[in-house]
Amino acid sequence: MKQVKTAIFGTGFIGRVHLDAVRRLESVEAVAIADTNIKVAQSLAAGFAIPTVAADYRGILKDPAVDAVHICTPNAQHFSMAMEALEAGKHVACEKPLATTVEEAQALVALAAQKGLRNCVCHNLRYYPMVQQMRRMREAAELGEILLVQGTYSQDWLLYDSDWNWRIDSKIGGVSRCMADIGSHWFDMAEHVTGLRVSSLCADLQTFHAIRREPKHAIETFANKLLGPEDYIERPVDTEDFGAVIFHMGQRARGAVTASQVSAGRKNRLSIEIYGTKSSVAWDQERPNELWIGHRERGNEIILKDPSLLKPEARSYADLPGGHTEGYGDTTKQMFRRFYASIGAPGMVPEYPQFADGLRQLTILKAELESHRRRSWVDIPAL
Ligand code: SOE
Repeated sequence: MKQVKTAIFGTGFIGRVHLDAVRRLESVEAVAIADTNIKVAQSLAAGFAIPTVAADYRGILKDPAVDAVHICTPNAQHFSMAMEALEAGKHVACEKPLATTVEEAQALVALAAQKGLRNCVCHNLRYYPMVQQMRRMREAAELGEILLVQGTYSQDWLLYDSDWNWRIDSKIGGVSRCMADIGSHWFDMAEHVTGLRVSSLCADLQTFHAIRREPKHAIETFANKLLGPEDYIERPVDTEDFGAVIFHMGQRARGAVTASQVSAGRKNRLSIEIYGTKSSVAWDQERPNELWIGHRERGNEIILKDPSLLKPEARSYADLPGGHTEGYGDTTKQMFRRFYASIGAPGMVPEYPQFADGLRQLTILKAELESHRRRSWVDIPAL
């Protein structure tokens, strides 16, 4: 018997990732789907025997039987939908970025706390088992003091001027694209794994295509690569394709990261390297079930995901035995398993990213945009 009833708002690429994850959880039942494209919503609901379908999500918010909602719509809608959901007494899982401004995110953090509602922002990449292994190794002081954190988050799906997605339009996706969309994942992982906070940064952003050609018909995230030659509308672009950031972390750690959506051959590659005074770790989303461990005085190691080889606290993020790979969809399942478990347990300390983590990433993003604009270093508050 499913205990918690939930709804998915938005049926694009990530909405379907959320639905898939929810359907793999023992204690949750997806009972409603909302999307302005009612035909797509009806088709998805029929395919998964979901009883309620709506073009307007507000009707579902009025349903007392619905305990929680997932916000999987374009970024500019997150704030208003999350506020309405919290006001309606719903627990909320909202896709990143939580909002398009720090002020909006602050309001969401405050309202969720005031209402005593569980709140999650979907930095799911934390929950690859080998990422959790890095975190637990750091917590066990196996890395020593963290000196360097470096890496990249690189994709190629927006390489061509004919590649289009709603994220390119700042009115729908927000003033930042690459750094808000994927740079936020990298910094969330860097702070989560190291336990340190970025204290100041210097950012340089670049938009390679000042004009892009928008297809006349809506397209799915990543689906643009399948488009053939079509009629396009030329659009001026004011969101970045690329960002490079150097930063200070904690007392004396230093770091450097790039984020790109124009790197030919990189499909969806978050790569992070963490160098400590005792040893180092490196993880690559293109080989997610491996972890590289670096040593000064003995051979380096590459360990494969095998729960029996993981630290006890990391083991619960691997559902499958050694050699059975776990990937992107599994990370969302692990995150929502903990989100929904917390709904039934008011005293449980959340082991998933909350709205405060979404606010944190918007605070870092605001500093990146200011640094780029001023071509100077910008300090970041620790919280
Ligand atoms: C597109 O860059 C995207 O779908 C992001 O929006 C997701 O957050 C990331 O996990 C995969 O790529």
